[in-house]
Amino acid sequence: MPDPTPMVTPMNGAESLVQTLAHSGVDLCFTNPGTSEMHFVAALDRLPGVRCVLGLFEGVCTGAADGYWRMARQPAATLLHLGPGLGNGWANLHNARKARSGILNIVGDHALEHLRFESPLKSDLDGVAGSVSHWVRHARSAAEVGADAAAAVAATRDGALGCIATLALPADTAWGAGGVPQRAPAAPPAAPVAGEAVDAAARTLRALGSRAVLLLGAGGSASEAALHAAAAIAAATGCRVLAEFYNPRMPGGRGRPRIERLPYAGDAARQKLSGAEVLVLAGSVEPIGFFAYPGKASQLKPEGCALQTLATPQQDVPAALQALAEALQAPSAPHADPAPLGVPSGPLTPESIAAAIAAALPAQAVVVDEAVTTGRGFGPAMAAAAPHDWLQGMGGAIGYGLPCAVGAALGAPGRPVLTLEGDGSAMYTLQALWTMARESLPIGVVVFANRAYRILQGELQGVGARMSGPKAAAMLSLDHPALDWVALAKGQGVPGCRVDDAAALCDALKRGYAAGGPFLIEVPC
Ligand SMILES: Cc1ncc(C[n+]2csc(CCOP(=O)(O)OP(=O)(O)O)c2C)c(N)n1
Repeated sequence: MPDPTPMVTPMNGAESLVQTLAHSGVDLCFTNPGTSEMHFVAALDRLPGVRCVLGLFEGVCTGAADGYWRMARQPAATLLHLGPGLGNGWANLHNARKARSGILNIVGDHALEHLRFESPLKSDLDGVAGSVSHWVRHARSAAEVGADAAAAVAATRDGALGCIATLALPADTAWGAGGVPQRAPAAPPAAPVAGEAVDAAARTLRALGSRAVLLLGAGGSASEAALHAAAAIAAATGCRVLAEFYNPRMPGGRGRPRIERLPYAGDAARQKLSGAEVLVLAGSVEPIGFFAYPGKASQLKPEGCALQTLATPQQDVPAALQALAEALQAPSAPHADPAPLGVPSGPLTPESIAAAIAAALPAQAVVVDEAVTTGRGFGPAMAAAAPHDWLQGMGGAIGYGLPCAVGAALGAPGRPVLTLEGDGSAMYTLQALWTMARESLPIGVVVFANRAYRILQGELQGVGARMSGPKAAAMLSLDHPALDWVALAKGQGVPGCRVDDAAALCDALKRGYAAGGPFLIEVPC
């Protein structure tokens, strides 16, 4: 990697941190700073090599770092303000951890001398950091900050997976003299899968055919080549191929094999897996229901169904699938795309909305899915759309979508991004719209304004709670007052419109993509 700048000395700890990031390939920082981070802010300003993007809530910064990793496969840094700032970013760090995204949090802290006292912003920073990070360290002196930062960058990877690394930066280690920039070692390649695991999987799939399920996860559902290999394996052995119900990134659209995902609903997932005697895990883990329901099992696989690991998520899953296809002498599977899409018309229904979104989608778009109930049936229409990548929320904490879109746009420059949002979910981190406008990011936001937490209306029944009356109904409805999404977008610098039928949705999407910046469309449904 060419050096962004020559190393310059003498420098303070904050400057050595910036140079270490820049020299280690971490060239983007999602920031929401405070007083304790001012020397780091000054160093970011003084030294080249790290682009700074401001988020107006820490959940925007952490969610954006997740989206960035998913597209760029490089960690971004976040700059957060002590325990409260990190805590505000926690939910999207949790989502990123489940997505196995690599993120480097730099969390300002009080100077070591000041930490002895009970000041207002003092908190259990370790408690917050430790509960969501794979790696936590406190810088202890300006001279060590560079080495700490290099170790933190290295800690953002575990084989093929990303990890959450959190470096607490006491203010005096930032302003102190004697900083020494370092460079993180290059990331080691993901571990290959042993030949025995490939041979064993080949024997199982050959013997069991449709009584085996090849379950894709992590890298298994993330690369087009892996999906083609999986389809070829299915064609050669008769096994079923499924992907986990949530995937950090999955190629879809024309020219790509359509791999079905396990359904979200437990009963439907159990039904889908019925008859399976073995699940062959390709980067996936045992499927477990999202929630517990009275009288229902947590495990989704049929009783007695075995688990056999082809590749763990840390390993090189695409290579393992390729090796398995070769071991089975599986020729590439015949592929037929669905019929091309016409321009949809008529009222807004889940089907016509899906058709409009699919018909308007530009090639190589990145779609961020936080559509919750409205998006459940989008799969078949999207198979006929232009080739794209599909990103899903991984940790079940809503509010990931808009920030993730910011990071995805920065991690995949030149590619348009479309975010599909439930109105309830979008409200958690709507400040991301402001960052989209400030950075002129090519992001389309479609908000499904059903004015309800609709999924929870179903869950109320699903868990066996009795639907009692107006208090419960009011906790699940967003209609009083009604949210005006066009105004919320406009107030943050994002142009928006409301559409009333499928043709208008398709048209508004096409116009938005052509304009090249952020736009929002409110879809009543
Ligand atoms: C951080 C967090 N808080 C609360 C929830 C519970 N929850 C799950 S879905 C949901 C509502 C989603 O509403 P919306 O985005 O409008 O989608 P809809 O169900 O209406 O399709 C809520 C509150 C959650 N998953 N995560």
